[in-house]
Amino acid sequence: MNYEQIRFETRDRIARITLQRPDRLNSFTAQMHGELRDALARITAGGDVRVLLLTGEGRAFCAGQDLSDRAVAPGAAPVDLGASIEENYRPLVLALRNLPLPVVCAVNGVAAGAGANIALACDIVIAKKSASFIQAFCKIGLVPDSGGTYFLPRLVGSARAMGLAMLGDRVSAEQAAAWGMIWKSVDDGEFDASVDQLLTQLADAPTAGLAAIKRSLYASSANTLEQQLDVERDAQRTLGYSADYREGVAAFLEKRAPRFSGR
Ligand code: T3D
Repeated sequence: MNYEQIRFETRDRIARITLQRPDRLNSFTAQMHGELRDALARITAGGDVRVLLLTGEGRAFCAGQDLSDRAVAPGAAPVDLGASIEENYRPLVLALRNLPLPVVCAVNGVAAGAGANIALACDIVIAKKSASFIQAFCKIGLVPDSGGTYFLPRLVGSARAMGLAMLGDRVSAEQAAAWGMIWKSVDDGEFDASVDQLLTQLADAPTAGLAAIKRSLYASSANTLEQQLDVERDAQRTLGYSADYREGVAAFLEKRAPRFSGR
């Protein structure tokens, strides 16, 4: 498939997806969703990818759904937004969450509407200090989608989630980090180097272990302590047989840096 609205590159065990409609603030179209699905399926299919980066081109990360992709003028036939969620946004969130490797979102500018929540669906969110997050849905009569009503209360608590969702205020990257909504915000001048450092660290890490961490932490919000202890036992049992566990222990005992294979 030829990509026109995203850029997809894989190099040195790192896959990079860049949303590429900068003049429309990288807002989502049906075509962009199709291209994202295709790229994510290629990563899922295998190969040597150990970490995925999602970012945007230009001054925005993503302004959510492209509102000009819809004929919602008064008098026009109504649009089934449920179908759009079912076909596009729901599979995208689940694909990012289910990918058995770390997904980093590098928020290079404003992230609004579904753009904000797709960022929050990623495992580690790093943002430029000048970037911001806006739950823009309430301004057009919609509910936060793409997991917004799930992620927000879990990340920032229900009082802040409600305020963000009902007021649609712009939250700076610094504020988002202070609230625990994202991993960290970094000075604009240090952003590219910080993202590269993060990607290299994750690409060198024991990928199967990171995938188990991801599964275990995401499972925890629906589990009791007993169930979660079971999840940890089962993960540890599987990982105890892995090549990377052997390598990690051997490297520790030999006082050298580990060379993880990801398996
Ligand atoms: O529909 C479904 O399938 C259901 C799913 C919905 C999911 C959703 O995401 S709903 C929420 C959709 N998103 C929004 O409501 C956000 C709309 N955008 C904004 O509020 C602002 O653009 C921003 C706060 C993000 C940035 O503001 P600012 O002042 O930095 O930029 P701007 O001037 O507003 O935008 C620059 C251009 O991008 C402008 O076009 P122009 O005037 O230069 O020709 C603007 O119209 C365009 N643009 C920005 N966001 C969108 C967009 N065009 C289409 N759709 C957008 N979402």
